[in-house]
Amino acid sequence: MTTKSGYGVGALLIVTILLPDNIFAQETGTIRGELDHAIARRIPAAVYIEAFDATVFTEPAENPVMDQVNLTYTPHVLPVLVGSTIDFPNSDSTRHHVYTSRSSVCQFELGIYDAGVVKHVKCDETGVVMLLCNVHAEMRGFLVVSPTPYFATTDASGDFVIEGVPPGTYSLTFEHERLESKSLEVTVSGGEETLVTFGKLSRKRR
Ligand SMILES: [Cu+2]
Repeated sequence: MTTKSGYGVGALLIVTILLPDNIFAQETGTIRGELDHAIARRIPAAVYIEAFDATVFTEPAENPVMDQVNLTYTPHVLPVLVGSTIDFPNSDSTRHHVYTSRSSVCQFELGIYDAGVVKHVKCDETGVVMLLCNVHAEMRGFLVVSPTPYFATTDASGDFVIEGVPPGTYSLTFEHERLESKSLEVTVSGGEETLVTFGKLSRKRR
């Protein structure tokens, strides 16, 4: 009797130790793809995995940064996880006055501020925020607030790579200021790379 119950306890311990370990050690995969359009090679898009369950993701260890350099929002497009704190430094020697368009999913106005100052913004809604500047009418920048931390920005070839994606089937989509959004289903396997293309893309109607 004593031996039997002893084994029982041992087996239980192994189960409780291995189960969570297996979940966290799950091997992730990569999504690699392109936006095949001349406009996508001139202006970047933010590509991201849409919400797939009730998972609440934790904020990244380092705040995403939307800088202001040479009278330009840098980067032009910044994908961020919903609820993240975004840093808004001013790296110019001139003052800027950051505010958002009326169509933006989160609206804010950071007021006029000097070089060297860093302001912070949090957006709890997913979607696009268009950044404008009250001092420099030509300044345009975009935040794409993503429901998941699995996102990337396209490069000068229209290509993108999303790494560290847990295995599963997801809806992948993108936001681009001039191109109509499109979604596609993508299946990711651990340790593998999944190649995708959004196919034929069309311009947004103005
Ligand atoms: Cu400005």
